[in-house]
Amino acid sequence: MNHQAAPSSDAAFLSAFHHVATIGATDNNGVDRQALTPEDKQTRDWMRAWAESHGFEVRVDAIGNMFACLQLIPDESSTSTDGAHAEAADPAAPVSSADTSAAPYVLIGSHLDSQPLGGRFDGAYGVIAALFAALRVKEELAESGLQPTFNLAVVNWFNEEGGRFAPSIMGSSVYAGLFDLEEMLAVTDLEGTSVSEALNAIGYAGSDTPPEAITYAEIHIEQGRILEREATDIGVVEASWYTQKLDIDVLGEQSHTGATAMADRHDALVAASKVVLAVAEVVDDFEDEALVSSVGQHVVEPNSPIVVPRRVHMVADLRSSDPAIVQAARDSLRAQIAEIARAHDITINARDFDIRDKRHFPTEGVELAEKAVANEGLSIRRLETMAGHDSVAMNHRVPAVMMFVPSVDGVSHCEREFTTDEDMLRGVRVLTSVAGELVRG
Ligand code: HGY
Ligand code: MN
Ligand code: MN
Ligand code: MN
Repeated sequence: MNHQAAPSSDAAFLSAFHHVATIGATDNNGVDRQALTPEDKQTRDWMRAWAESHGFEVRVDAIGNMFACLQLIPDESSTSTDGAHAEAADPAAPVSSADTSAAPYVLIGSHLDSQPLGGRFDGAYGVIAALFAALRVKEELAESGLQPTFNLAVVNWFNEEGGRFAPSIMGSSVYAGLFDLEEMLAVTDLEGTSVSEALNAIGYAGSDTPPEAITYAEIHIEQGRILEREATDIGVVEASWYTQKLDIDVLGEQSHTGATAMADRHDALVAASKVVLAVAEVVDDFEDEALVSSVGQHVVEPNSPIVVPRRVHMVADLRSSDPAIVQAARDSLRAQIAEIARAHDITINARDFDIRDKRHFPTEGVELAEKAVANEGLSIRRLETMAGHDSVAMNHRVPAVMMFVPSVDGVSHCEREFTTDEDMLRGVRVLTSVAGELVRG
């Protein structure tokens, strides 16, 4: 008897997910698969092999996004998009160089890259769920004989996390026309390696034309504790928060920690420490949890025990559901930073970057998710996403649907991140239902 699980079965999904979780695994149940590292290459190689063995055509575009394409509609009977299904794309987002030879594609997916010492579920769950949902949609079409209106592709977006190459949500933002391709290829990591060099180093500097998207759907872990607290199976995103980063360079003067008189020191790290506290404490100027802020990246130069630091480079992350709150906090921080620089007689440069507007998701997509969840006999609630996702970029380009499954303890971007197999499988079923609806148009 063939004990091999059916290709698109729950058992096959769990086997695939838990295999990928071993790639770049850390000692404490996490993963470390930053963009374009050897570990990222290994997951990309896995996705290519799995997809090709299941009948997908794999394409890699110029920024390293990977697309596993199912051409459900033979070219001659392609449907020209009269735009009936796609809301007008965001005029601000120029057309991506997508392939318009075939019928447009419903894109479903997420990202395989992780944060350093990150979790096994963030992103990877959404890509593997999408691979299996695509297989199930193909099987359902074959069984039902229903004609699809659009093709279907699964995407692994390049560098959603932005831990190595900033800004985050990079590959999907290039695809959506929000970021310039050449500019992003030139971005370097802290060692000075560029995206372009790193893509070539792992053999994923693509030149394929990406499929043209008509809609986008993504499933992801919530990374917060709302669904768990309310014992709800699925979340559907109504809006993404307003977010921005502050790139801060604190420039003091390098000197000897022993021989230099205190009065003569221009210690970048002392001033930087006051900036870190200001970023943490600015939230107190607003209602509880209305603003979230932290400094995540903090690099001291030259970082030697008996040298007064000459420079600290840091990045602050500010987020709120209300754009005015982030802007007020940013202005307050700029004033405090100027005061700290004056008091310490040093220079501090602060640059706004990676600003993402608050954006609502189309109601049709929210209602489509609610219908799919009801059909599965599951519970659902609407919510806003504080975390950034590739759907936030794609929502500028095509109508996007973003859904969540519960996170245990609401933790993420850490090795303790966890979602149960049952919750993951529910998400695959819902994504399959949503993708099937979108493909039928
Ligand atoms: O920005 C974010 O929240 C995502 O994790 N990259
Ligand atoms: Mn993610
Ligand atoms: Mn993340
Ligand atoms: Mn900088």
